[in-house]
Amino acid sequence: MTQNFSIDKSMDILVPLAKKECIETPWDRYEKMQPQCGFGELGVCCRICWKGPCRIDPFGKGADRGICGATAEVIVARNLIRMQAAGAASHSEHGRHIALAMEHLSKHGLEAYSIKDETKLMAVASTLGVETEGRSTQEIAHDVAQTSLNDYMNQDNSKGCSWFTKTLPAKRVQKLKELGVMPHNIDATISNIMARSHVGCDSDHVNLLLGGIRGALADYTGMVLATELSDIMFGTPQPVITKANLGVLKENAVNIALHGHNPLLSEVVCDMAIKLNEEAIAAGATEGINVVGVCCTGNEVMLRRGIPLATNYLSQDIAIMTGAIDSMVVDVQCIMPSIASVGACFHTEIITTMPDNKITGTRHIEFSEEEALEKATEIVRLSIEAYKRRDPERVNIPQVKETAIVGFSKEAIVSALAAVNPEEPLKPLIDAIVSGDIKGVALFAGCNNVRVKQDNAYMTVVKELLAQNVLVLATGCGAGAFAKNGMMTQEASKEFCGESLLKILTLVGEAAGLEGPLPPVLHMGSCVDNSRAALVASALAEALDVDLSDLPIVASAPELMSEKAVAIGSWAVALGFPTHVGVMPQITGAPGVVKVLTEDAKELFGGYFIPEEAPVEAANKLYQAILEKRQRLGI
Ligand code: SF4
Ligand code: WCC
Ligand code: FE2
Repeated sequence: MTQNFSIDKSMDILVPLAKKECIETPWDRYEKMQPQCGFGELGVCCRICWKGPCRIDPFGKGADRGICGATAEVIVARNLIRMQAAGAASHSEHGRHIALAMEHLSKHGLEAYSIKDETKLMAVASTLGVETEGRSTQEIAHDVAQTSLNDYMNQDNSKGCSWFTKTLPAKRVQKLKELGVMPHNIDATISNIMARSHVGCDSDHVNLLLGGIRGALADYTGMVLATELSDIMFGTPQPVITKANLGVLKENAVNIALHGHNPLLSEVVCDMAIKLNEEAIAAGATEGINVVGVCCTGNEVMLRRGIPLATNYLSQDIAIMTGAIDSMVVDVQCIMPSIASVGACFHTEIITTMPDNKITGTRHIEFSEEEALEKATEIVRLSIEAYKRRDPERVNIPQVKETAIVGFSKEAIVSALAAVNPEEPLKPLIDAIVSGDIKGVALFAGCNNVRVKQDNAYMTVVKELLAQNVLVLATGCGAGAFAKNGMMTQEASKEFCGESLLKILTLVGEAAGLEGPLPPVLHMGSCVDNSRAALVASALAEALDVDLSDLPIVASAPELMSEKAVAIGSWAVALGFPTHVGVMPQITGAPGVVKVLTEDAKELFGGYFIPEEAPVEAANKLYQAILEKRQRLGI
């Protein structure tokens, strides 16, 4: 039965159990939602003002305009760019939170935090043009934080955001500036989208879509600063071997599941879990405290600490069905409110921590950087208390887990390559791409979506591309899918990679001391860490003196659902990457919008959207896009 829903083997055990216990799963709720609204699916429903809702008849028999006169093109474009704005807002709030913490740390100190990676601080300072000569770590960190915060404050729109202009190749920045889509201020760009899409404003779909692209590039700006500042404060990921899937839960431990996004919370909880381990043992948990991750917080702590990943987006509430999660601690983004009701059926403490992200029916412990240690202590102690209430009869941990070699930051990739060529680390990769040993690079990102069998599209598309010798990077819940399903092992490289790709992965893996190939899918981190892939691409473009859009790089979001994923896909297009979406975007009721995003974008940016629901067909299209880029480059 579950086979229809998910390829994750632990779901085969837990979904029937949920049925038996009459606990709803996302798939039950999806079924109740059928049939979903056809107008909404096409994107032609407008609720922007209270004269509406208005909807356009896709068959051309009824209304062809809203009450104000808005066409399907305008309605669809407005809906889409508001999604891009929400995505950009989410990532850049995350970035602002970290930049403010770093500023605070550098000014007054913060007991729970420190500058963990000074080398990265120096590198970032030099990228941003912050003076380092003869200055203290604190002073440099302060200016790096200030420069980042200035990307939310600058009012001169001829001057692009620093993180945007200084991390992307000059050629691309110039092009985006000429097209009028360079963000000068993250907040202002988001605000501009909301304003221009108000009733009776911008009513030209092309102009609206360009505004949305600027928002997506503000999304990039917010996420690159979130990632880079996190590395400075919490360490830059390096390869680490860990496990993934629900089998990482331990029957004899206090299991704390960290879920959400921001390492400011999860890092401190991890620290306190180590400190309070004895208390858990004293409470009868012979194996102490076992911290596991869910979604992107899972990716963050997995890459930096080797903490195992329990699951990705779609199975977050079902994970509680194991009866072994004592607390699920959440902060922001992609947290299903359903965890409250599933948690209520078990002893599980669901703990929200952020003032603007509460869930009715759960416990709220407000977290702050100033009181981080106290709050994390309270959270860990509550988890131990919950463990004491756990009903051993209801514990059902699927014995499903896979080894996962993760932690491929840009720095980690460059240092692995440096083991092959210390003088010019990128050269082995460039040579392999030029010779065709590596045909191109594909970045997999995005979520899970009930409209697609969980994890299946990721696995199908990736296997096709690996067989064609495409180098694969992954982030977010897509990376979670690959980790859970065994695509981050050395054996998987041998099983799925084409001959020449395997040769390169083995060469680099062995030089880096792995005694075998790198895994076939390189886990770069959470959703904000998509910026890491952009930085690798930028380094390649600069080394070759070409624009980003010249490189044989593609992106794929086979199971996306969130506004953040829409924003990420849109900046990937704006940077020049053909980008696959495996779920039909809610834009098809506007042929003009579809044309801009799937065809005209190619002329403007070099990147364009490839909507394709069939995974094998999608892989073919991505591969063809790679070949086309190669041909243009003359390689
Ligand atoms: Fe209808 Fe126009 Fe109002 Fe949208 S903005 S609900 S199309 S009247
Ligand atoms: Ni990013 Fe998608 Fe996961 Fe949420 S955590 S579900 S946006 S991929
Ligand atoms: Fe995420």
